[in-house]
Amino acid sequence: MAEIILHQYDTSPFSEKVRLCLGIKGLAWRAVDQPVVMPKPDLVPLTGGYRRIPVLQIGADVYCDSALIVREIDRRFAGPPLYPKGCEGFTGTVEFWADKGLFQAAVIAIFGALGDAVDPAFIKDREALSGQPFNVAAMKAMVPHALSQIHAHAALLARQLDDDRPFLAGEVPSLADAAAFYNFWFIRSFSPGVADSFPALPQIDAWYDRVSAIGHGQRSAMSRDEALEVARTCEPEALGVVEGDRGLVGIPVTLSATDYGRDPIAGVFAGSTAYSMTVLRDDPQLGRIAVHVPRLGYALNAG
Ligand SMILES: N[C@@H](CCC(=O)N[C@@H](CS)C(=O)NCC(=O)O)C(=O)O
Repeated sequence: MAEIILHQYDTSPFSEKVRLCLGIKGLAWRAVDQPVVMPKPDLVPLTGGYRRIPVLQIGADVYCDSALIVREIDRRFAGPPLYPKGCEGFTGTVEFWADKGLFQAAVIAIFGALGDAVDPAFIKDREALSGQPFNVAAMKAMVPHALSQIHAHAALLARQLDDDRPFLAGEVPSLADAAAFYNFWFIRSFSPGVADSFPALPQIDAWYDRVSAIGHGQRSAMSRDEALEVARTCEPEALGVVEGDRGLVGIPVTLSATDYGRDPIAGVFAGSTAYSMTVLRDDPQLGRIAVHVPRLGYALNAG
């Protein structure tokens, strides 16, 4: 089977979620480092416009968004499940909460605490990404509120650990742990001292150390050129389609995130699952590429 190629950068929190999931499954994978800000000339030809990180590439199949990436890794590869039996819905739901509510509070706490130290080029890039001002002064004023929110989120998790279970779903680590963890990792790494530990919630600190010890599986580097060459020499996998989408197959469409980084991905609708939508694109340099996005949080428009 083709290799797992993760387009990422080390400081990316959503990439940390995926790296931990690769660790839970004990997989070998290749890390392709991409820039933290635009332009991303070796990523966009693969995605057809999507610029966010992380992106998973397996041959000529390209998966956008960490939520779909971890689902696809779990579907394709053996090893401990990311959605353990009896907790299949719980893990995905915890992930959604972590990616939205907890992440938003973490962003404000981190960039508010960094204040004037935030690189102006980064601010400019993120304003273009979101279409909104990246107002560090406003975030600075909101740090106490964001920290109180983070503590309240941590208290929600702590309740789940109250029966001394090692991980959120029980005895074994799952996507729920990876998703909740990366936000606390993000805060600790970017603004040390702001919320390094939760003295009133010792079960959270012990859980953090356990999840951190899982590691990232067997990582090795791959160059951007090598990744593009893999896409050039592979063909996308065969696709299915859910009943309700049959009429869309073969129609030109665009797919785009509905929150931020909404750059449209144009292609021909080619398949779907309950969790994903796929277009096929013919790139002049790379040939045929299948680009997959999650259904949740992405819009489909007739091209
Ligand atoms: N819902 C997306 C969010 C991805 C996201 O916001 N990623 C950040 C980095 S962690 C990003 O792309 N920032 C802009 C950039 O790197 O260009 C996911 O889960 O993958």
